[in-house]
Amino acid sequence: MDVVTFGETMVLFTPESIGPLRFVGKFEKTIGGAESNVAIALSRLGAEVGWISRLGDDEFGSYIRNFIRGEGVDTSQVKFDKEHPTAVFFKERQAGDEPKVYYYRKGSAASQMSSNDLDEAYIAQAKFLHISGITAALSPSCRDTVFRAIEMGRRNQLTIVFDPNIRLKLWSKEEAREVLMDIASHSDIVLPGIEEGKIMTGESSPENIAARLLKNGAKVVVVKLGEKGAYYATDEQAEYVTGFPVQQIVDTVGAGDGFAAGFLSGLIRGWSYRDAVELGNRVGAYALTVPGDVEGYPFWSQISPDEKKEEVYR
Ligand code: KDG
Repeated sequence: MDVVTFGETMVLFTPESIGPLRFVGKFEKTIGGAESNVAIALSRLGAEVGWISRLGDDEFGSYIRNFIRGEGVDTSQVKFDKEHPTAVFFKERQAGDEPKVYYYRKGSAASQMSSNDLDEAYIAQAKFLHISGITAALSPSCRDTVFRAIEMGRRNQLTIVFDPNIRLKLWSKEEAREVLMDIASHSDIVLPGIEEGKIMTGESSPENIAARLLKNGAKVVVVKLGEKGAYYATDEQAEYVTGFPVQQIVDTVGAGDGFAAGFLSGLIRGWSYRDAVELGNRVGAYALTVPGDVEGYPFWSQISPDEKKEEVYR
């Protein structure tokens, strides 16, 4: 297996019309969850990925598991919880602006995750462990699970990849900063967006954010800069990599996860950091073209049409 990740996935309801939800009559039902977004995007790019989670033992839980499994992601570690439901969230579309997000996830099945949900032998098969800060914000047991997973990853020589994914509807900036810097200090690769980097380090430029996170323990830092692309830094090299142009941005949610998947896919293929960042920018850009989280993620055949079919459809 190339990558293992874990976290909460919810049913996402996207309104057909723009405006306050109280006036919306019709919604489209899809799924959304930062970690499963990464898993799905990676699978489409040809990687072997496993996603660990808890879902409610309900219709939405089955829907999410079946969808993710249908994308070729290994869901053998997913548990169904009879006591706690699958979470849902709604987007509210606003004219000319980012959508608002409303979560209904308190007390969800995934928020009950604990280190009992982690099978070390399963994690040990992977090369990369992908962690997102969202999981740490869900509950004390989820936070503990993040740290236990990192310990297991480290014991088994996995590369720990951390996307802070700050969601201020889940916790305060102060709490987020402390916990995320702690997780970052145990991670090899840290992938903050520029605003997240500012919150975590108190610095404002990509160079200073990366320098602080390298000093904090990371080996590679990539600061995502939206349409401007990304800045990556290690102790030896640092560079800006320009963004992939997008004609019309429909919705930015899911772009950071697309970036993580593209970047990881590049690393799995043994590419340089620069080329991996470029692929991250490209996969992130695809996500901008659709209203949902995952529909836009490209298949490897769209990225590299010349490669043999067998490599694309394993
Ligand atoms: O990165 C996209 C996620 O934010 C979205 O899918 C929902 O996982 C989600 C969350 O917790 O916000």
